Amino acid sequence: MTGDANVLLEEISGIGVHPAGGYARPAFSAAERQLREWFVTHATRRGLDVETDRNGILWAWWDAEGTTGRSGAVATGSHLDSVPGGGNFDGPLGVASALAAVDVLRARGVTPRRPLAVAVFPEEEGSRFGVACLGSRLITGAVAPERVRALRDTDGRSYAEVSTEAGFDPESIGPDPQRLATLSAFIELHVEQGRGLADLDRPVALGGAIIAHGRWHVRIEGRADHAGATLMEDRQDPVVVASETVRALRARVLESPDARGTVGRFEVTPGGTNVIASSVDVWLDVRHRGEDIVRAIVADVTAATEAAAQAEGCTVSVTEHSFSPTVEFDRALRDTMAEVLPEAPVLDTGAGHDAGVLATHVPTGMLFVRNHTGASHTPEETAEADDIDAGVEALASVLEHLLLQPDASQP
Ligand code: HGY
Ligand code: MN
Ligand code: MN
Repeated sequence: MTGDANVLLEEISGIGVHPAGGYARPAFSAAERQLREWFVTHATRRGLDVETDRNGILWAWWDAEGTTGRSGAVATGSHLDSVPGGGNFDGPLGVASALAAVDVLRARGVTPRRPLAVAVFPEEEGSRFGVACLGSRLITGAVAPERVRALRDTDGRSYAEVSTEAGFDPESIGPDPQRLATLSAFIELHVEQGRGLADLDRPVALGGAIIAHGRWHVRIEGRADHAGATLMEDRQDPVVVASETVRALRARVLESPDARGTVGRFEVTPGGTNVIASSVDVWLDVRHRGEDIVRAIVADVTAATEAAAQAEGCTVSVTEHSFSPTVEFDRALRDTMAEVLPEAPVLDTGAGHDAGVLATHVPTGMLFVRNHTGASHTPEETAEADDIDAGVEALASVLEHLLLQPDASQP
């Protein structure tokens, strides 16, 4: 059967629609569960052997005839969860394209000499528990299982509770070096989150590098009081301090060319119009090719916040939630991909991906598909049908090349 990636994406376009537009597909939600079921259905229909590993990662295996065991496997895939209000392509495009690439390989009559796995990584966005690429960080040991079990969502529910309710065993999460050792390469196809391809007028690019990025939680404690009865000189207003955090971040980031700094989440407690807040929670997302620059920006913003807090009689705590250094994709694999796709330019990305986390253990590469708006993490995210088809063909060609490479562990 040929599962045109466009058709596959259309099938899920009604799942997890966000009331404000776009999608809301957080990890372990009903929407994400439906998407996982969609994936299992389509993988099974293709005769792929589907398993869920201890970290909730789905693996759909094509154990082609002539291959025994799963060593030397080539893997491809992405994620199905979304940010709140995200587009339909960030994540699902890579999964749908991987399934469609299996159809293309079969239509081409390819007989792999290595197993192929299509993988789906949970909680890539970190939208529910705050840590990005949670599944790939768990399997690579980049995050401690006990920390993950204690992570809480905005309802205060822990990963342990939520994952148990979803039928998983939080006590079994953790590094899986054996499974990673079976992989000879991981290729992730993703919608481009930027206008590089649109400006170059090309449908597909190879990934060059992922710039360093981290997330920090800034907690500012003040003193709740009455908005009308409290004189200005008697206030300890954490919102005033948090506003300085936002201002300082923008000002400091603009001092470092090509740095990116965002406050996308700003929570005032208790949140009454006529109430001076007791506390404010602000989350920073800071990115730059230079890890030291990211850390210098965060240090300067922390210092500005602390100074404002002292002046206002408030207290501040800043906690690092996740950090990923700049990742240059495996050069030998990228050169191989460039031989297969000589027309494809090489683009760096400011967006994080599971491929960037897996890169510590497995040679990884990425393919980006043109997004004419360049926008992402918004319903404005786009990918044209022809470009999606071009992405599938490109992915299939890269996989074909890798799957036909002899592997000592295979007969
Ligand atoms: O936030 C990111 O860079 C990615 O979309 N998770
Ligand atoms: Mn994303
Ligand atoms: Mn993504």
